[in-house]
Parts: sequence; C-alpha cells; structure tokens
Amino acid sequence: MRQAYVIAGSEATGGAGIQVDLKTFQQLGVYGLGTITCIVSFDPKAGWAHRFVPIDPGVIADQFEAANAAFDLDTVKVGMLGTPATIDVVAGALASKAWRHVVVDPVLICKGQEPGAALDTDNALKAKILPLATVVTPNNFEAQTLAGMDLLRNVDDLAEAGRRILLQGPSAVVVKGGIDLPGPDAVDVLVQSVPGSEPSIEVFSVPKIGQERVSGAGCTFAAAITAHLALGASVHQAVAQAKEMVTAGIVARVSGHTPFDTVWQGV
Ligand code: PXL
Repeated sequence: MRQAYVIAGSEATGGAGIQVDLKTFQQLGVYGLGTITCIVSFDPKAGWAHRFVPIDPGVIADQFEAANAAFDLDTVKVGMLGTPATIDVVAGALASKAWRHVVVDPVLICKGQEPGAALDTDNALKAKILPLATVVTPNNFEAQTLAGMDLLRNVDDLAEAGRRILLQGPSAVVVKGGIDLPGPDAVDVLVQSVPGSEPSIEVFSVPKIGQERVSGAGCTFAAAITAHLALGASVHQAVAQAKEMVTAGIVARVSGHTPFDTVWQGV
C-alpha cells in the first residue's frame, strides 16, 4: 500500500482543503494521511465569508512527527498554510527529510484575511515553500502573483508564467488557466525543466464545463497529481490523469446550500 500525505487546512463544508485531499487519495487507491494547518469555517450568516483560525505551530509539528514516524512518506501535497508562522514550521518540517515529490498548491488568498497579513503570507510562501517544491499548481491569479505578471490571457502567457515560477525552485509548474482564461476551453500548461535545455511545455485542454467556478477543483487536481505520483506515475501522466478526474468531478458536481457547487471525487 502506497501512502500520500497532505499538509493543508480544513474547510468545514467538505468542499475544499484537506477533506477534498483525503477523498481524492481514497478514490485513487492510496492510503491518505494529513496534517491540519488551519480551520476555515464559512459563515452562512455573512455571505459564506471565510472564518479562519490557524493551528498552533507546535501542534502542526506534532502532527508531522506522528505522520512521519508512522510511515516512510516520500510524496506530500502542501495546500493552504495561511500564516507566516505556519509557513515557518511547515518549511522546517519539510526540509528535515528527503522527499521524492513535494506538490505545492500555492493557496494565496483566503478571503477572511486582512490584505496586509495576506501579503506577508504570500511573501513567506514564495521565499520558504516554493524552493522546496517539485511540482507547483498555481491558478491564474496565483501564477500572476508568483511570476510577477499581469492577467494571463492566453497559452503563451500561461507558459511564460510557468517558466518564471520554474526559476524559483520547482522542477515542474502546472499553470491552470481555469475559468479566468478567455475562450471555450479549460487549459492547463505544464512547464518542466529539462537538464541542459529549454523547459518543455505541454498543453492540456478540455472544453469548459459551464462558466461558474466550482469549489474544490484546485484541491482535487493537486491531490490527484500527488496520489498518482505516490503510485509511481511520471509528472506528465499524473497531470493528465488528474485533469481527467477533475473534469469528471466537475460534470458530476454536488450542490448544497452554499452559493457554489463542489467537485465530486467519487466518479
Ligand atoms: O480552495 C482553496 C482552499 C484550500 N484550503 C482551504 C480552503 C480553501 C478555500 O476556501 O478553505 C482550507
């Protein structure tokens, strides 16, 4: 049995965060285990705004210790971290051992946070987590922030953002065009470093399903990449299979009382 490990936040409606990661791992046949960094509870009385509570750094370190003592983990996904103190403890823990793959979903904004706190968190993520990553999966907005570019409008922009993020440490970047990229297709661009040569560029494209953002798509995508890598897939195979799972999960999406639907991982 292979394990896939995730370090991420809890999202109380089950539509994002560690709940989605563990459902995705289970669906793909890996043993999932997770370390919780923060708790997000949407507020149904206030337009489903984010209520955000960080977990004490010492408790994050304890969870990491337990998980890594229980299994010889070599493949990890990093999701929402949320504060500079959390980033410090997670960066230290990740750097304490060797990994085959560190998949970073750079969740930059949490709507409940003050802009100033969010900027400190973004800078800490860039400085301390990105250099430890092997695969990074930014969405359009996150790619702009990490690459220092304006709005990404086409495949060339996605590829250029990927090349710039590649220079910050990871060996592969998947830039997700998503709903924000104009046009009929949901396009992701995989940029991978190639020793002694220019980075390779691969485009994954499927027709968009509707024009609304579906919650949990980014979490499902990065978690599925992580599970496939844990099972021994190449980065190319992992991205291709993860995109298939997310696309099917968006088609089969789940509606509750939230103003957004969420991905179904069980297809
Ligand atoms: O989808 C990004 C995300 C990741 N992790 C947690 C979240 C969210 C968005 O709400 O709450 C914990």
